[in-house]
Amino acid sequence: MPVVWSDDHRLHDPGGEVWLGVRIPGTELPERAERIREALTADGAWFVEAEPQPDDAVASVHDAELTAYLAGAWDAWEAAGLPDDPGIDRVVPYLFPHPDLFSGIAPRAATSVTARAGQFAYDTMTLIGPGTWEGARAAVDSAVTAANLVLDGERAAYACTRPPGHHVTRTCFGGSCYLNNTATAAARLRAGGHATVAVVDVDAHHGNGTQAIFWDDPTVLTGSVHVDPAEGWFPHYLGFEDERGVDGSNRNAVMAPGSGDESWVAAVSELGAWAAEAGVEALVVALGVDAAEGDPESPLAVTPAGFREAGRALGRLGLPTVVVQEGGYDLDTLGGLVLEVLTGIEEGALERG
Ligand code: SP5
Ligand code: ZN
Repeated sequence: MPVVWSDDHRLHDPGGEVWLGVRIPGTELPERAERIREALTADGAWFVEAEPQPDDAVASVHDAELTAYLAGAWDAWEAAGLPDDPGIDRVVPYLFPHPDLFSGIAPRAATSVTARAGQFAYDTMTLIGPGTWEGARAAVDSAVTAANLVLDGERAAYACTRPPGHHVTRTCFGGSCYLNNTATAAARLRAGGHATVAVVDVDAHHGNGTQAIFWDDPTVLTGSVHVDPAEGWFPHYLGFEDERGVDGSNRNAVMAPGSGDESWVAAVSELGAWAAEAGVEALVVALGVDAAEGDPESPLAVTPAGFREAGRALGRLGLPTVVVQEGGYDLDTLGGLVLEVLTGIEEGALERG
């Protein structure tokens, strides 16, 4: 299947994360996409350059206020002199407009750039630097280019991209994500003529942003399989199985820490079957490979064979399929794992004929 690529992902370097008030190295590194590209190149993959997409692609799933903030956040931070005093070279929030502050009063937009950072970010780990906006915008271009390839007749296409996106809602961002690439692909498939589409999110963490964006939209089914948030895993407050969406168009499958191929592949297959039974016309796979045994960000233990088998189950659905990269942080294995899933999807589609 075609692999959509943009060098512009390199413009975004989060520069670590602020964790419990301490700046630590992060795992969402530019090297991630390069390693995936290397593994797919070695396999002879067909690469397609991401095409610039209109701003409508972003506006289809995000409020203009969030988008405008992200586009200008670094310039405002730099103009305020904050990289020199107090000496922080990334945008990081310090104050969050908690809903319980407001007694029903409509919150104002903060005028101070330091306060404004907390109006849109819901964690301190998702830092904004000089090229963050350009990198995040290029990831949307990749996801929508992949959707367009499928609308033009490819059976499947893969957006090899970062930063990831599935933790971003219409109005707020976090979890190393800035714009919801997966959601833009789903919206493009809908706009391109598919009456109903499904997102199946196999990243080790709950796709809370995608769930929220399509919560009240019966034409975009959303399903996510992830480590149980009740066991203390990000995003902690969301991802429980009783979250069903308006009209029942959302499903969550939670995995106990330590879960491996058997239960994880079964859960992915069940989400696919749920979408197919609902009669969806196209599929978006939010492909994180951080459920892997050995991934530093999750306690799941899926093997390469498990990723291949999950890919086959999704391919057997026989749907036009857009695959969008999400997480996956073990640099030495993530490229091979992505290749397993993509190969599995192709095998499943052939099996079905
Ligand atoms: C797209 C994606 O996979 N996002 C995952 C974000 C989850 N990050 C949670 C990080 C929790 C804090 N990490 C601190 C590590 C200290 N060793
Ligand atoms: Zn993840």
